[in-house]
Parts: sequence; structure tokens; C-alpha cells
Amino acid sequence: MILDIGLVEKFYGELPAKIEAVRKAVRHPLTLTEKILYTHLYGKNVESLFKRGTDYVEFAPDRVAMQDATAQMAMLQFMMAGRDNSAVPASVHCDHLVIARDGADTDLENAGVVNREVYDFLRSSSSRYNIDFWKAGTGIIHQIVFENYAFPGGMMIGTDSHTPNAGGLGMVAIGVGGADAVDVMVGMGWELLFPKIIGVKLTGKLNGWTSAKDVILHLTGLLTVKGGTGHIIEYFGEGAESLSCTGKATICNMGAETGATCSIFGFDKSMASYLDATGRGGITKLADAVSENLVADKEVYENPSRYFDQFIEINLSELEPHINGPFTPDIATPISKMKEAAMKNGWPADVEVGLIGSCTNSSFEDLSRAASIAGNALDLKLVPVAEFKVSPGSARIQEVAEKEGFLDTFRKIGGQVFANACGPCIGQWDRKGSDKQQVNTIIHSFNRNFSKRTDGNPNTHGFVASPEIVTALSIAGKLTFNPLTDTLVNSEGQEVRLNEPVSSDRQLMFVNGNGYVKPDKNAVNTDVVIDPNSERLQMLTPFREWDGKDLIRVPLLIKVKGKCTTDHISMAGYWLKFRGHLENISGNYMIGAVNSFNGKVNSVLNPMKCGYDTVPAVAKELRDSGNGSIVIGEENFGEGSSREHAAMEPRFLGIRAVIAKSFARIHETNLKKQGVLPLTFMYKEDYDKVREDDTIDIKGLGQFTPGSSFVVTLNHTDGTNESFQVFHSYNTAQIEWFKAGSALNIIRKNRK
Ligand code: MIC
Ligand code: SF4
Repeated sequence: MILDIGLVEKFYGELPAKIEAVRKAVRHPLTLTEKILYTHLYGKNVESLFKRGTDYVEFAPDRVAMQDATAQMAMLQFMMAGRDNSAVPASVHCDHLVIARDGADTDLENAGVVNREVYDFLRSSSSRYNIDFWKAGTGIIHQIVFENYAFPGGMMIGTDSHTPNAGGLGMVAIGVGGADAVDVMVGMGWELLFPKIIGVKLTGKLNGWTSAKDVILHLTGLLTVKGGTGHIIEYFGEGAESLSCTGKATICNMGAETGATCSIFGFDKSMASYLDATGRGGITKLADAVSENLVADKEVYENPSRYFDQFIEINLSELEPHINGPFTPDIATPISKMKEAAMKNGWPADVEVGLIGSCTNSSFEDLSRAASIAGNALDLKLVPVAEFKVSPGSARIQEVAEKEGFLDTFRKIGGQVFANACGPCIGQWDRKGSDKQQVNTIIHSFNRNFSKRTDGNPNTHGFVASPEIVTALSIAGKLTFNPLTDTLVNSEGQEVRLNEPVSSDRQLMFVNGNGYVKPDKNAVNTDVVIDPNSERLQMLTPFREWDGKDLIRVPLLIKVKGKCTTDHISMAGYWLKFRGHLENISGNYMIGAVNSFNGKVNSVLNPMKCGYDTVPAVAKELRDSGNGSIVIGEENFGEGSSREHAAMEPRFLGIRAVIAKSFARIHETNLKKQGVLPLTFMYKEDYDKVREDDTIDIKGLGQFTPGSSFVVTLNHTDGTNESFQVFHSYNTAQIEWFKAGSALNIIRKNRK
């Protein structure tokens, strides 16, 4: 087994005594979230309850996972820290860099050639620092973690925002930037604002066309993309227990779309049987023995409003299938309302492509339900209208799905099977004709649907639904088709109705460790070599420390209008290939964001030339002139991904501060870690005062203390100026990151 069972055994062995100690100290019934967090404190015992949403706390996660697109920067930073190996078990997964075009085999072969340098770097550095390495084609990070490493009651961090997937196996699993992973891998505590907790009670039981995915589609609609920020979502109730373990993982995975820190379910039978089916019966036995410590206390379940900061109830028996989108995951439309919504909003009704799979929805259960629909369509002599693509989550799932005949059924309806990798979900889909930017609709079972996300076309309306709904709507070719009520006409002109999806309840025994590379104990003394002429990889140069001065007359770079996700800040797709080369990837900085002054993307005023140029070009010129620049944004700035490139690029390009109406958690931390000031308007209306040709002062940095505020002055070119206050959320230790130039500079200093 790849997971070190000895560590898990030790963890469960100590758990009851640890929980007892917590109980004595806090004298308060405990939620599951608290049980896990309080038993993972870094270097100290709990003395009293932490204040949720107020106290910064250091944790000691059990493990770290990294995927290829973020692992490169994480490893490059880790290498600067000067350690011989990772202080905790860690793994690297090659999944994001595989381009989906001609099908699994050819695409993987191409990926091996195109990404050879990066894969070699990740393999050799993993080996050098005692980190597990998973080759391209083995599967998507969260699936591999789920099948091999996750265990109930554990805590992990991962350099990907969908790390919370492991909450389906009862783990507090949190998405972070690479610099956070470095903290844990060098053996430091990992800091987090102690989260608030949203309790979600699931009652009833799923039936018919409704699936676990619909729970999170519905909840994302309720909470919006901001509503989970600063919270862990804890699920419970008989409905929760009735869900499969992989269904729970889907819910936790997509919980990231609400901004939540992570989501979690308590240990139950479904987890036990998944652990057994994936060859981890040893863990089931250990967890069973301490099971009362792997769920919340009964007082919490009896009186949830008292112990959770927010409480929501969802009745699974009444839940309808949902379709979310377009362009944002929180427009949630119940399927019965889709006709009306599509008409009202002018969404293109013809579905051109349906895509299933990804890290969110590619379990055996998911594929079996989708295959039952596809098989039924064949029996009914229906001719599928839309194209159909499948990205299995892992080699193991693919193997079982192949054996069961699911993949063949998909092929028979014209489906194409891509590699076990992210592919279309991260813009690595070489979709024919997408360069023509036609207005069109696609539907997929992934989690995100930001503009340009899958195929780079800003006019592709991406909708998110369960795999079975995606399959049905691909067959019908219509976004407005409701399989619960509508009929279709088959090749013989008969009116037919699709059956409800059927789950296969067969358990899957997996083969072990396909494509997994063990760290090489003898590699400790070898050097990881990077070609100085490489366009894919570049050694990092430490950022300069703060010069001790306030910011005076720093020009505005861009005032962003509306949604600004990490995809807007540091686009994926084509740019993924530069994820290990800071200078090259900085060429994509903010090229997707809308300039509020001219409504255009990637066109901002160059104050030095009084003309317009691209954002990266202007930023570079302002940096090189010694001025640097400042960015202004709106709500939930940096929503979405964990990619710290979105924070390293502005640092590299001389951006001194980002002032926004609010920030997404991971991005705000990433900015702090890299030495860029994330500041929030005290009064959101002050955003309107910023003019295109302003220079900006930020004063008060000399008195930078937790809870302090700064004064921002806008110097307008007509000679007038306006001042207002901005907040920061730095604590004492984080202020030191800023002063040192980056968090990594502190690690390097301490090492010396
Ligand atoms: C995503 O789903 O947006 C990604 C691509 O997996 C990112 C990570 C990345 O940008 O490399 C994420 O979720 O953190
Ligand atoms: Fe990959 Fe998509 Fe999952 Fe991100 S959300 S890890 S890109 S499959």
C-alpha cells in the first residue's frame, strides 16, 4: 500500500486521548470540524475554544498533495528552503498538462513529449525530496488522493482548490497556494484563520434523476460563490449517511465553488465500504474502533443551530436535478425551470458537446449511471445529437469502467474517451473551431464554468450538471430537455422516453499503484538540474524586502470591472505550459480582466506614454521605471483556483498593492505570502472615486500592526485629490512576510 499505514495507526491510537484532552479544555460539545482541527494543532495543546473567524491558528496537516501545474512553483520554492526531504508525506500528480484532442493513448503520448522537461523535473525533484510521484495518465490528483491516501479524521493541504474532495472520506482537506505547501514540507506550522462552520443537515433520500451532484449545485446557488468564504461546511443527517462515499466526495469537491475552506462528512458505512473496496480494509478496522471520534457529538446533531454558525437543511427526497451556469457556478436552475430560464436569458438552447468525468464526477457510480442512460438510448434507437466526451478520473476507474463495458457504451453513442487527466476542465481541450468564437452551449459534469475555461472561447456557455443529466441532454441536444417529463423521437420516428438512471452497486477492487513512482532514498545527494535556457522552468530569485517607506504616487495599472477570478488574473489553457517559469507566465497577467474605463480586456492606459497597451506590458514598463503600480478590484477578487502564479506574477511585475471590495481566501493569502498588499475598501463606494490616470499613495505602512488601517490618497491629474481608508487582514507573523519581501524569505533567513 502507498499510504503508510503505520502513521494512520499511530494517529488513531492517539485520537481518543487527544479528543479527551480537547474536551477537558473546551468543555463544549464538539462538531466534527473542531475534533479534526483541535487534534491537528501545531506544537501546542488546546487551552480554550478558539474564536471562529477571528483567531489565526497554526496546524500540523498529515500530508500534502500537489498537481503538476502548481507543483512546479511549489517545488521551486521548496528547493530554496534548503531541506533534504519533505517533513510530512507528500505526493505530486501529473494531470493538468495533458492536452485532450485525439483520445487517451495519443494524447498521453504527446503529453510525454511536450511536457518531458517538466515531468522530468517533477519526477527527479520528488525523488530527491522523498515525495511520491504519479505519472501522467494515472489520474487526477483528487481521485488518486481519494483512492490511496485519504483517511477519516485526517487533515491535509493540497495545492489545488478542489483538495476538499477528500472530505468525502471524512478528512479536513484544504486547497492552498504552493508557498503554504512549502511551510508544511519544511516542518513549520500551517496557519489558517480558525473557520466558522456551516452545518448542512441532509434529510430524505435521493431518487430518480437526482444525484449527489445536485446537492452541491443547489447549495452553490443558495450560498453563491462567496457565501462559504471563511467557513467549513459540515454535512450530517440520515440523508448524508444514505449517500455513497464518492457522492460525498463530489459534494465536498464542488463546495470549493462557494468559497468554503473545505467540506466534510462524518465517518459512516459508506466510507467503510469504499475503503474496503479500494484495498484499505486495515484503515476501516482502525477507524471503526474510534468511530465516535470521527463524527460530531450527539448534542451538535440534536441542536445544530446552537453549534454551527449557519444551519441549512436540504431534503434529498424533494431535491430536483439542477443545471448551473453559464459563466458562473452559482446560477442554479432546477431542471423543471430550465425552459423558462433559457428563454428569458437568451441562452443558446442547442447543446453542442456534453462532457463527463473530471475530479468532481468520475466515480464508478457516476460512470455507471451515465452509462445506463447511454445504453438505454441505444436500446431506444435514439441518435445522440451532441458530441460526447469522457475524462475518467483515474487509471483504476478507467480500467473498471472498461471492464464493465461502460466506456464501450459511451463509444457506441459516439463518445470519445480522453486521458485520465483534467483535459477540457482546465482549458486543455483542443476543441476544433473554438478559435472562431461562435456562440454555443456545452454542458459538463465538472465544477467550474468561468468564461473561456474549457475551450478558450468567451462565447461558449458552459453549464454544469450531474453526469446522468449531461448524458441525457447530450443525447437530446437541447439544454431545455427535461428527461423527467419530456420525450424524444427515435430513428424510427417513435416517441420514446429515457429511463431513470441506474447505479451499479458492484464493488470495485482496484489494482494497486499503477504508474506510481516511489521516492529514491539514494537521490538525496543529487542535484535537480534546470536548463537556464528553458522556456518552461526557471529558478526563482528571491523578491526584494520592503524598503520601509510608504507608497507615494504609484500609478494605477488597472481598475477591474466585475468578476475577476484567478482565470482572469492568470489564464490557464495555453499558458499552463509556463507554470514553472515566472518570467514567461507573467506575460498573461490580468489579460482576461475587464478594464472598467474602456470595457475592454487587456487594454490599459500606459501613463508614461499616454496610449493604450496590454496589461503585462504596461506593468513591466511601470516596474522598470521604478514606480511599480497598483490594481483595483471588486468583489471576491481572485475567486477560483489556488494558483499562486496569480500572486507571484503581480509581485514579479512590480504591483505593490491590490485594493478590492473583498478577496477570496486562497488568493488573499497567496498575495500576502508573495509580498503584495491585499487591501479592502472600508467603504465600497470609494472604488468609484478611482480615475484612470490617478497616482495612488498608501500611507501608514510604518505603523503596520494587526487591525490597523491605511490611508489611501488618489492624486487626480486635475490637481485635486481624495483620500479614504482601507483595511488589511494581516496578523503579526504575516506583517513580517511583507517586511521581508515574501514568506519564503523568512524561511530562508531562519535557515541561515
Ligand atoms: C482549477 O480547477 O481551477 C485548477 C486548475 O485545478 C486550479 C489549480 C491550477 O490553477 O493549477 C485549482 O483549482 O486550484
Ligand atoms: Fe483538474 Fe478540473 Fe479538477 Fe481542477 S477542477 S483538478 S482542472 S479536473
